[in-house]
Amino acid sequence: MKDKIAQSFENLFGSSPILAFAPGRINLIGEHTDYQDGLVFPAAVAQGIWVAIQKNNLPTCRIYSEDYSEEFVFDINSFSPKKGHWANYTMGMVAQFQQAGYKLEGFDLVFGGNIPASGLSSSAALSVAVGTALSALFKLEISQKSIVLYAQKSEHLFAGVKCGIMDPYASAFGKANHALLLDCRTNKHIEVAVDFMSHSLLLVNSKVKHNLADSAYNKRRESCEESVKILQSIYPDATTLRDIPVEDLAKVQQTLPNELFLKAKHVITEIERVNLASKALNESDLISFGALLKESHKSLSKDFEVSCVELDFLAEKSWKLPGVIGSRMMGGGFGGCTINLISNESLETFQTEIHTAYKEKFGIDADFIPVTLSEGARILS
Ligand code: GAF
Repeated sequence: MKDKIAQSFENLFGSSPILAFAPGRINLIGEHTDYQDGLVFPAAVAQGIWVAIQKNNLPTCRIYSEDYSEEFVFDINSFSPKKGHWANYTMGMVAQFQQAGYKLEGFDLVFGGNIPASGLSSSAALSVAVGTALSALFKLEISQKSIVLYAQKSEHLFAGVKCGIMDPYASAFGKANHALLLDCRTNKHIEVAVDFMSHSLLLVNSKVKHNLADSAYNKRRESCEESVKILQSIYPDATTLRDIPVEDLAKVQQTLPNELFLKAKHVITEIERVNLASKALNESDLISFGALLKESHKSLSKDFEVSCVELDFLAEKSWKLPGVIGSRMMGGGFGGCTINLISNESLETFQTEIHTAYKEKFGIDADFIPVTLSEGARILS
């Protein structure tokens, strides 16, 4: 893919470009907790987005998407988001750099990737790859952390999704064979060495993406914020659901209307599950780790209501299959992938069983995506 992007750049724009790469991410556990200052447990994967970039001595930026086979041009000093357009992720990053006071000049950029499914955060990978490329092109002294924060802000302002920090963070800071135990309050992480012994992570791509996923995501975030406002009557110092102790759930239930309580309950218990899951992994206790994945799914589905019939079917079917340690929906929800931890000797049967059952129920050929925990964003020589 790297050579293809470099070649495509040379064909379109000529001069030899700088090349950057940023990976997609998985999340072991800790869903919809990042925007409530919670804990998450993601990792970068080997698949990602490549960006080729070079200055063009023009007042415009010419950007080309390899996947869409399409060019888009914008004036470096005057541009705005275009609803639903792939160019928003580049323009959004340029806007963030400018906002921070960096003077940028016109550039040419080509990007493309090999992220095989939705739910692996290709948008964060693209933003981080563009940020990494811009920083190298203009020789800016800019930290990885800043690139992560710009990517998050860019997604808010140019894509309209009020996401948390997890996805760009994992893309920027990923480490081979490690997951990142990230505290979204301090924006600091611990690298946790992951050894699944004779087991592997396998994603199942449901191949569905339900409409309104972005607006439902923003709504979930709003309901958490609404809960916090109400809970401030008994926890005056609380700023997010992270501040509510899991032992106090009964008190929380008495204070919140049921709809809000169920959403808050998910976030509060999910943060605790991340704690427990990281401990279980440290102790090589895969059985407890798997049980927490199942609890996470149930909570996301029943209480937080971000699953869908297809993801529920895949998770529920997986729980019953031999050799499956854990299975749950992954990411924002309403489609995308499940993440599964499976004993190596059961991998083949698992795929056959899931493929057949899913095809029979929904008429869709599910895809299976093996993932390995990999390095984060970088400039390629
Ligand atoms: C999406 C968001 F971008 C993340 O910030 C996170 O909230 C995730 O959904 C759910 O855990 O990927």
